Amino acid sequence: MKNIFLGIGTNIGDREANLNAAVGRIEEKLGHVIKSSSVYETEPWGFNSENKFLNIVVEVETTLLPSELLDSIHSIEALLGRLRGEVQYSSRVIDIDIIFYEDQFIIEKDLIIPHPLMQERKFVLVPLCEIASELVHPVLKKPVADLLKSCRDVNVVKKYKL
Ligand code: PH2
Ligand code: MG
Ligand code: MG
Repeated sequence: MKNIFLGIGTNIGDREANLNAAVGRIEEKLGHVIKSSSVYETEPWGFNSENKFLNIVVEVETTLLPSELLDSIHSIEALLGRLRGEVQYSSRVIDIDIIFYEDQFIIEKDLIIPHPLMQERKFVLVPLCEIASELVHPVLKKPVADLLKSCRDVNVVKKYKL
């Protein structure tokens, strides 16, 4: 069993339903969700949109290898109606990103783990710190709580009342 952390985001349609559907499919296809953060409402990072995101971070136990994990994540995103466009950042029904895969450092053609921008994004760090503040980033060698303290992202991230 491998412990992994995933970031999930949505800013189109019924965002609560999209998150719930993603967690359901993750249980089905990736493995047991052992922890889930609260839901946060977050301003779009890296692009402008009227539509705020809902973001969560989950910890999952999986037997899948990183490349298998990525394939399964893409199939879940497609199932939930994700359309992949050419622009780098745009609104989306669902996005599932691998933040950590155990303490592994992986660089492949379409896959970099830990997620290379996680330390610059409060929409990842805030929910991650809620469930695993002492977890040490395997490359930056710092606890994620320290990464949050030194993060200069000014986009608002606040708890979403369900
Ligand atoms: N995902 C992005 C780009 N910007 N901003 C927020 N608030 N939440 C996201 O999940 C998000 C984003 C690229 O995947
Ligand atoms: Mg993403
Ligand atoms: Mg993604």
